[in-house]
Amino acid sequence: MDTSHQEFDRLRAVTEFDESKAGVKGLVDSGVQKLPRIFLHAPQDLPRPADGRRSHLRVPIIDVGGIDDVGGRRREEVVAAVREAASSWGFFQLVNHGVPGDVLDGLVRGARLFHEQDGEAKAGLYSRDFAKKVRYECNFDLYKSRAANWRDTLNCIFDGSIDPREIPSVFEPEVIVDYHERILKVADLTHVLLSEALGLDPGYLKSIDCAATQHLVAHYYPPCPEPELTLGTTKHSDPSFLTLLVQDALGGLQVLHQDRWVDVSPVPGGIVVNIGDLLQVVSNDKFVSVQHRVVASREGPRISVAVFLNPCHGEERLYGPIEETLSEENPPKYQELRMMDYISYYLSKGLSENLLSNISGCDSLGWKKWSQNLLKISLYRGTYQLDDPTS
Ligand SMILES: O=C(O)CCC(=O)C(=O)O
Repeated sequence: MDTSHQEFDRLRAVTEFDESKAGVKGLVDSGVQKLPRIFLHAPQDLPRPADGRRSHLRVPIIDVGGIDDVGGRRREEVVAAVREAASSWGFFQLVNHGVPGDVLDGLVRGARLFHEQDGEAKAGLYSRDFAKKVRYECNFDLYKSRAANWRDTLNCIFDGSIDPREIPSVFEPEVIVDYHERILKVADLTHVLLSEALGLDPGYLKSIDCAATQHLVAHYYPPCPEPELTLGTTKHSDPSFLTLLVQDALGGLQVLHQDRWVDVSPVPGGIVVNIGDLLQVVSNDKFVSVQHRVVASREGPRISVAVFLNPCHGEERLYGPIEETLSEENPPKYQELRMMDYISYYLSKGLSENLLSNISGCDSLGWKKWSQNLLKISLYRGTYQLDDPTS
């Protein structure tokens, strides 16, 4: 009998790796040619060679240039395209959104410089304290997931109180601050289009404060010596309201559409928009939060910078299906939830689970028990813990 699995002390291996504070980049720099065991994914979770690139399906690309031109039908067409993309794909790419290409390039360059600086320089920012506004880590769910991902991440949380001086100087704080201001405008425009696509007033989604916090993550996917054995990012849906993502030209992001993995191919100057779980909840499933993943590659590094738009972290407000969109034929599919509870639940489970199905119907991951216990736990008030109150 093969007892190697039982004998492998995963917690110890993960802890040792975590304590190095060097991330996956550190492994690559040390010349690793075989993947450490903690990165090996189960065969059923790994991409198949036929996934992605060979599909004829294409994630919709939506040109938002000139949508306010007077007298034309552009706006109507754009709203219809957004409605179709958000309800069937949960993903689309925006072009002509107003953020200049050199700003996007500067952002990707800054992220690369951060991750490629000397390990010692980064180690001071390495942390799993979710209350910190600026920190870097390798796999936020390292101690929860079945297998680690080939990816390091710098996190910056914009909630009105971030001090730009906290942003690592190598990333050039002014680049991030400038991008942050610009991406807020793209977020506003996207909210308007999504509100109209739901048949609501243009200002509706903004008015319910779904994007009051912006969590920026700058991912770094180093070249991987055995990409067929691991993943850059495990399949998951985002717990956020909405995610806006910039990727470099390498590709690797895939979305699950009609049971097939489809590449989200990089488009020069494009911003990828994906619907998060909260938007699926408030739209009562009109818009879908779909599973996506990033494949590992021998080529690299790959850089992506995502901004997760969320309600304010301390927000007590309850979010449920928007009343104006409900009817006898379209009764609410979800109970109301507090976003900070849902995010805590997500952090406790890690990337690999389909959480939304737990709050809507079957409760195999214990959302009910979790949400009852959550009154004791508050993510951004310093009392958050990674222990799962349902276990
Ligand atoms: O790196 C990417 O392209 C996607 C990252 C992602 O899915 C995430 O951060 O949730």
